[in-house]
Amino acid sequence: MTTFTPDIEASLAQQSIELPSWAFGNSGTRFKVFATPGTPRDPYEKIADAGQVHKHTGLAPSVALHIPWDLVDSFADLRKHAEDHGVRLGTINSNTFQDDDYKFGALTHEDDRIRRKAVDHHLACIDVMDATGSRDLKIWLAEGSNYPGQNDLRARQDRLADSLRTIYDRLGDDQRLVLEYKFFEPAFYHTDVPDWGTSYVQVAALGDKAMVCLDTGHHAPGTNIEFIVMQLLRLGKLGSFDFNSRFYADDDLIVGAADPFQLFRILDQVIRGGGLNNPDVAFMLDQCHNLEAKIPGQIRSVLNVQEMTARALLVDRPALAAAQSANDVLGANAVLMDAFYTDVRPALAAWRESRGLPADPMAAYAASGYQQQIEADRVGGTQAGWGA
Ligand code: PSV
Ligand code: MN
Repeated sequence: MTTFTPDIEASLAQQSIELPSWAFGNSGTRFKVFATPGTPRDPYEKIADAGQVHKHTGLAPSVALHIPWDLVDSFADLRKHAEDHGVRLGTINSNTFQDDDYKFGALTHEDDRIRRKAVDHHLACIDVMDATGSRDLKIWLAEGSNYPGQNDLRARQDRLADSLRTIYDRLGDDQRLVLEYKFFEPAFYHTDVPDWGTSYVQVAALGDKAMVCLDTGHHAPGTNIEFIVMQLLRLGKLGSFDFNSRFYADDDLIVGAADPFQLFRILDQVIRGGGLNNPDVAFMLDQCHNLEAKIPGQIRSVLNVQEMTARALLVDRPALAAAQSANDVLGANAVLMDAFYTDVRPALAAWRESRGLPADPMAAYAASGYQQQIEADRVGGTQAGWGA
């Protein structure tokens, strides 16, 4: 069995992955959202479910909220509730994609009234961050256009810079803004923040507290995402990951499910660039569980990230550097592939047990009775969903 060095064990012990509150609600496609027994009916129940993921894995100590989906009367109370469930409230996600006013844009809108409304929403999100103790405001913008000529691309970019400046200036000393990019959807001709370069240009103009968020599902097929990871780390601007996986578009499937090798390559570059367990680089999931049970789906997800992290930590870096310097093409590739093909699951199970965690978190959750309990208890009311 592979064993871990004390350094690797220390790295594994530090790892944390933030969960999205919306992963616990019902979700689906534009064709159908299927209800699932036991689905939370409010943010409190979502947080309780997230606590289960952390309890069985030790990997997920915080939960991201989406505003207005997770609005509550008292965020101080929700914060206390999270602490009672062994987790804390994390990144606050703004939402300017579900209001009729934003049909033609939000932070880029031509109409000052609408643009001001979108900016004010972000300022309100920062008020929430003050109450929850959250560090990061994550901004993903659904804006763009569907037809060539529909909009003045340049003017929209200028208005975006202006809006972001107002939001940035409201951040506290310990707060940050992370700007997520996405190359299409819901707009199909252009989006206003389509790629890492545009996000970088916008956040670099703002200052040190603004960083790029990289959602692994937001690239064209075939994009070398680990190259982008390398570049953003090199520039000191990789603020966070939204991890998920995809076969076709922005599928939001379980991270590492569609392409474990890609996840390994990304984590290899994270480690190479000093981004692992670096407080500047937040690891988050951005997923939906349309068919599978949600809590086990989240447990599987954080375990996938942990597993590929462990494999990437096994890369023999001196041997890799020597082979690269010698232009030993096949030798260098073999060093990387040796680590990728190492089955770390038995070593991780033993390591978990040594830390008082279940060797098999999926089995431990299944045996805990929690799922049966929530299915029995959570009857009546309206189930939470993506977008509600
Ligand atoms: C947009 O596709 C996105 O990746 C953003 O992060 C949103 O906040 C999230 O999905 C909503 O599911
Ligand atoms: Mn995302």
